Amino acid sequence: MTKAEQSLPVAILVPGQFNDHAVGRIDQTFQQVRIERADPSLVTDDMRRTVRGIASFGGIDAAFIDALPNLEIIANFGVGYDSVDARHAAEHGIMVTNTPDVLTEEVADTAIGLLINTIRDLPRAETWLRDGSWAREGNYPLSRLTLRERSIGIFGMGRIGLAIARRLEAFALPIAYHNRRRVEGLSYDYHPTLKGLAAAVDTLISVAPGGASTKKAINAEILEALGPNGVFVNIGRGSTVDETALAAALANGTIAAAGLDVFADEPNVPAALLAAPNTSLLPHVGSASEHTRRAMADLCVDNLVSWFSEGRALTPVPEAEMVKARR
Ligand code: NAP
Ligand code: 8YV
Repeated sequence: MTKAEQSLPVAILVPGQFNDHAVGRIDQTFQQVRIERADPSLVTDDMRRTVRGIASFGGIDAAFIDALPNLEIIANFGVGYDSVDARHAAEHGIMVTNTPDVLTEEVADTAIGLLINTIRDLPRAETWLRDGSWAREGNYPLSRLTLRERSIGIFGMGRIGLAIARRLEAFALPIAYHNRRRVEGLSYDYHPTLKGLAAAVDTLISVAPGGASTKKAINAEILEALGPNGVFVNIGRGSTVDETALAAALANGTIAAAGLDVFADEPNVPAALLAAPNTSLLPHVGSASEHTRRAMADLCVDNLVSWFSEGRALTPVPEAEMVKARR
């Protein structure tokens, strides 16, 4: 805690469940106001009058922003901020911050683990040992798939995409990518379309953000292009996938397997994906270590402290870069 943090007479609203370390720091530094969820109908007159900041896991829409006339900043806990209406906030002079970089390496580690689990079937092999099948029935069946001789395509070659690519270089696998723009100075093959990337590789890793521009971008056509030896891994956002098309592609052999950390309607996972023998599923744990969540919590709260003590945000989202402190 810095000296400036000791005395900030500012009300910060925290909707719903939140990270314990962030809650502790906000409590020490600000006047913390809790609300069950980010619902305008729950905003009291007192909140309307006093709240100047929000710290949140996400889910801050235009109506909730409009319900808080003295709001200056939304500090999002997470690098992905697709559930915050950042454009609406910026149009109303409200800063939005996220937590980039501090989670990059953790999420890239998780992506590699999920990729190997999906291809080599390791979670089911462990179950085979634990439930006594090894002793009773003999060796676990050989995995149908291998990482050997695969070619990797990354959808979303940003901070995390690059960290995944650097790790996969050590596996001696060729890497290509698709973004809207080519990354200057990067030697991996660039594909101007997602379909072109999917057709060129057999292993597609998505780490693209959510939002309108990526909604259901991974659809039947993309999975068809990936092909019958295809493996799809999603560590980005569930909204980028047409889950009905994915379940069908896994069932009819259009692709071979999928590893998913994120889903369109979390924590609800489609029954067809749960039942599929060729999926490896995780409950959105990309950044979920104590170490990394603490770093994210610190950056989330540091943004609030910096805003209210120095008038600047540390990690504004691109939409909010022109937003100035009201002082
Ligand atoms: P980043 O550095 O902003 O990278 C995002 C990349 O996606 C950029 O290279 C961007 O390039 C590309 N992109 C954005 N919109 C696109 C579109 N419509 N079509 C094609 N490419 C597009 O973000 P990051 O830090 O790597 O994080 C990426 C995402 O990972 C987050 O937004 C979040 O959703 C997800 N995430 C998940 C977890 C987890 O626990 N599973 C944890 C952290 C993050 P262009 O702008 O050139 O298109
Ligand atoms: C977190 C994430 O699980 O940073 C992100 O975009 O998806 C994850 O790191 C999430 O933000 C916590 O709510």
